[in-house]
Amino acid sequence: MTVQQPDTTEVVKEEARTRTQEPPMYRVILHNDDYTTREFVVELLVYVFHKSRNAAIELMWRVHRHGRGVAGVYDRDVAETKVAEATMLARQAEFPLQVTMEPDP
Ligand code: TYC
Repeated sequence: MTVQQPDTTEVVKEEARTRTQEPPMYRVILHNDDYTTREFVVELLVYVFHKSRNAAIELMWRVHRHGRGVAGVYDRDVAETKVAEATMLARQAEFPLQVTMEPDP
């Protein structure tokens, strides 16, 4: 007697379709400079990017040493808003901090 196995082909196809429809994601990048204070960067990472204070301090030092670092990965709308918010706060405080975004490969 042959036992009938359920056909899972459609389920697999459906999963593949769902995955490829996920929105493209963007990295928000913080760039080092010589004028923005370390404490301002830490506060920005806590306030705008919702880092813990310890994670913010660690990332600030990474950017300070390596020149840049990823503050977060978001869909395009959220990434644009984070870039705008962080840049506005930096300019209000008269710091030249550069915040950019790029596709997350
Ligand atoms: N290099 C700055 C200083 O020594 C600190 C700094 C860190 C600035 C990260 C920008 O994205 C930055 N005051």
